Amino acid sequence: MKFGKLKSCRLRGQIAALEFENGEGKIELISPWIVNVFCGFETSNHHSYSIEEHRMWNTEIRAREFDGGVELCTDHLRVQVCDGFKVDVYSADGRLLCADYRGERSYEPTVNHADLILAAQEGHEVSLVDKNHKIEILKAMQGDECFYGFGDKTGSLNKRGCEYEMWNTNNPAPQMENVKSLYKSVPFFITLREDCVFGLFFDNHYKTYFDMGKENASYYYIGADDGNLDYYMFFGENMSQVLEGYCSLTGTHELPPLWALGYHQSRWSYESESRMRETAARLRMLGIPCDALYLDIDFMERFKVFTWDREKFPQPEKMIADLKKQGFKTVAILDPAVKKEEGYPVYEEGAENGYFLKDKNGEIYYNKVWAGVSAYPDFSKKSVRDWWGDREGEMLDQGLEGILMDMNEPSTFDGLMPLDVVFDNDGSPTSHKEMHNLYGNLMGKAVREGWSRASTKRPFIVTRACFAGMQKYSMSWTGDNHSIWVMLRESVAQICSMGLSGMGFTGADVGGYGSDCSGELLARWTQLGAFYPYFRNHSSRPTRFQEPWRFGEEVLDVCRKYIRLRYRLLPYLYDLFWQMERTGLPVMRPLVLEYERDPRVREISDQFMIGPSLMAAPALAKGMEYRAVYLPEGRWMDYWKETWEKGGEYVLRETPLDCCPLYVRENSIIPMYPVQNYVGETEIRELTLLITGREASYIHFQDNGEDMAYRKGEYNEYLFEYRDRVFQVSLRHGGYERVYDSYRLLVNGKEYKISRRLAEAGFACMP
Ligand code: MIG
Repeated sequence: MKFGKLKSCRLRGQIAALEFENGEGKIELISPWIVNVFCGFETSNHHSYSIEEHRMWNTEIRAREFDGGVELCTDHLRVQVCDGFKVDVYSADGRLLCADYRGERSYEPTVNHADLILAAQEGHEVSLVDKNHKIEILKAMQGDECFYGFGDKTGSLNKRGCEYEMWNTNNPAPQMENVKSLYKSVPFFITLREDCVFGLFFDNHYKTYFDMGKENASYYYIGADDGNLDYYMFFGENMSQVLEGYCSLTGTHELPPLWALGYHQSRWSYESESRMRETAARLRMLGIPCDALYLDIDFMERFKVFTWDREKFPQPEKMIADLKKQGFKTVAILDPAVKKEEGYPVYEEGAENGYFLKDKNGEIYYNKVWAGVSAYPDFSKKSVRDWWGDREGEMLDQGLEGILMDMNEPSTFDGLMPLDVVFDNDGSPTSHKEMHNLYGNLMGKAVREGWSRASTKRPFIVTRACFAGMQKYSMSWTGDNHSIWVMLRESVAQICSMGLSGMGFTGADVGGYGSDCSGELLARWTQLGAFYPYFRNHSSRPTRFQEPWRFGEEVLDVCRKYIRLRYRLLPYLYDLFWQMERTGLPVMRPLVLEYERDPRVREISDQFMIGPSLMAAPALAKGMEYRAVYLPEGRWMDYWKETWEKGGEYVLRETPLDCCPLYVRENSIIPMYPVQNYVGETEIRELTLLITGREASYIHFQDNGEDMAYRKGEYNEYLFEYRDRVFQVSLRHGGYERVYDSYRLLVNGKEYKISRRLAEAGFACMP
C-alpha cells in the first residue's frame, strides 16, 4: 500500500478527491468535527453495514496548499494530507491531535519457526501467520495516549499496549484479559490524550487487527485482510462528544420497555413448565422483585428452532399468560441454525427456497450444533430475513416478550465454518470471509424488523454476537463468563468498554455462567449487577444452581436488598436510557467518561458511574473487608451512611457482605420509585427525589413504558430544579396523561412531602 507522491487534490463540496502517484483516495469532512479517510480497494465508495445512512452535516471547508501537501480546514480542525496518503490532524489553534506514523512497521522477530512448533505442542498459543496485512494504518504514538472502547473485550479499561482481533468468536473458556477476540467486534476506540480526545472507527467488517503499542511503542497499528481503507476520526471537546459523533453515524439503542430494566432470572434451563412456575412462585414468595424469566434451548423439541417440546411444555400460551399475570415476561432463546430433518417445516421451507448458506459448490452448507447436523440461514438475503422475522412473529403471538439470540457468531461444533461459504448478499454473492462478523447484525436486523411487523410493543432483543452498529437492532450480553472472582471484576471494564463503543445496553451473567458459584460470589455479583444496564442472573446446565435463595438466608438478604434497590432506581435508569437513545451516552460509565481531565481516573476499572450522579465502588474480591475508593473532585455523599466525603482523594470504605459502597455526587437529583415486585405492579403517583448539595437541576422522562407512543410525543418531560432551598417542578413537554400527584423530597437527609401544586409553584425546603 504505497501511495507515492500527492499529485492533485480536487475539492467538491465537503469531499476532497486525491490523486497520488500510485492510487487514489479521498477525504470527506463529514462535519466540522468528523473526518473520513477512504481508499476503495474493494468498492469505489463506502461499503458499510454499520453506517446504513451515510450522513453529512453542512460544513464550510477552506483548502490551501503547503509544501508537501494540502490542508483542509473546518472551524475546528486542520486536516493535512501529505505524500503517501499520510493524514495529520491539528486543532484549529494548531495543536497536533493525531498524526500518521512515517516509519515502517518493525517488531521484534519472535523465535524461529521450529521452536514455535515445539511450543505449540506443549499447548502454547503461537501465531505462525504473517503479521502483514493488505490494509495497514499506523498512527504515531505521542506518548500520552490512553485507549478506550473496542466493544466486547476483557482486560483493563485502558487498552494501551494491548492487541486485539475483530473476528466474532464463541469462546466459553474463561475469557482472561489476554483474549484477542470474543463474540462481538466493534472496531472503534477513543484516544484520550493530555489535551485532546478523538475516536477512530475502522469501518471494515473483514477480520481486522489492532495493536495499541504492543509490537512497537512508537506507533499503534490497525490492519485488515481485505475490504477498503475506510475510517472515521471523531474529534470533539470531550469523550462524550466523541462518542456522540460515533453514534450519530452508527446509531443508538432504542428506549427499551421499562420492564427490561428490572431483574431477570435465567438458567440453562428451566426445562419444563413446572420448573418455570416453581421459579416464579419462589421469587414472589421470597419478595424478590423480578420481571423476566427465560426459556433456554430445552423448550424446543430436540433443539429445533421455532418448535416447542410439547411434553415439557404442553400449553406454552397458557403458561406464558399465567406467568404474565404474576408480572413475569417470558423471554426465549433463538439460535440461528436449523436442524436438517425431513418433515421439519422450517428446514424444508428453507431448503426449498434457497434460504441457507451454500458451500462453494452451491450445495447447502452443514455443520453441527445442539440439534445435530444443521443448516445456517443466509441473513444477508432480504427474503430470508423476512421469513425468519415472520417465524419470530409467531413466537411473539404466543405471548413471548423477548428474544435472546445465541450462537450467532455463528457457532459450529464440527470445525469452523470455511471462509469460502457463500452468502447471497441480496444478489451480489460474497464469502463468509467478508460476512462472518456481520452474521449477528443481519440476524438482528431480521429479528428487529420481524418484531415491528408482529408487535406494537417495544422490542426486547438480546444478542451474543454482533458488529459495530448493532445497537440499532439489539442490546447484548457478554456471553459465557465464569463464576470466578476475576470475571466478576472484569465485567466492570468490559461493560464500560461496550458503553464507550455505542453499546451501552449490556450486562454480564450475574453469578457467572460456567463453573460453580458460591454464596459470597453471588452476593457480590448481585450487588454489582444491580447497576449493570442489563441485570440477569444466568448459569450453565452443568453448574450449581445460583438463584438468590440457593445459599442461605444471609446471601438471600443481600441479593434481595440490591434487587430492591434496583427497582427503586428504575426512574433514574430509565432517564439514562432515554438519554442514551438520543445521544448514545451509556448508562454505566467509567469514571474517565465523567472526569477525563483527572489523570487519576484513567486507569480505574473497579469503580464506575451510573449516569452522572451515582458512583459504585463494588467489592470485587473474596473476603474483602475494606476497599479503597477514589472520589473525584467535588463532594460526595455516602449513600448508606449519609455522610459527606471530600473528593480529589482516596477513602477507605468498609465492605461488609451486604455493602456495595455507593456515592452520590454533590448537587444531584436522583428520582426513585417505591419497590415493586415487578414493573407496573402499582401505579406510581408519587415520585421520590434524592437531592444533594445546594443547587441541582434534572430532566425526568415519563411515559407508558411499553410501546412506541413516545415517538409521537406521548411522554412528559419534567424539569426539576433546586436552588436557594427552593424546589420547583416544571413540565418541559406534556404529552402523557398521567402525572405525579405528589413528591417526596429527600434533601440532604431531610424529608419533605409536597403536593404537585406546591411543587409547581416552588416549595421552600425550610430546615
Ligand atoms: O454453549 O443455550 O451463551 O447463555 O445458556 C451453550 C445454552 C449454548 C450459550 C449461551 C448461554 C446459553 C447456552 N448457550
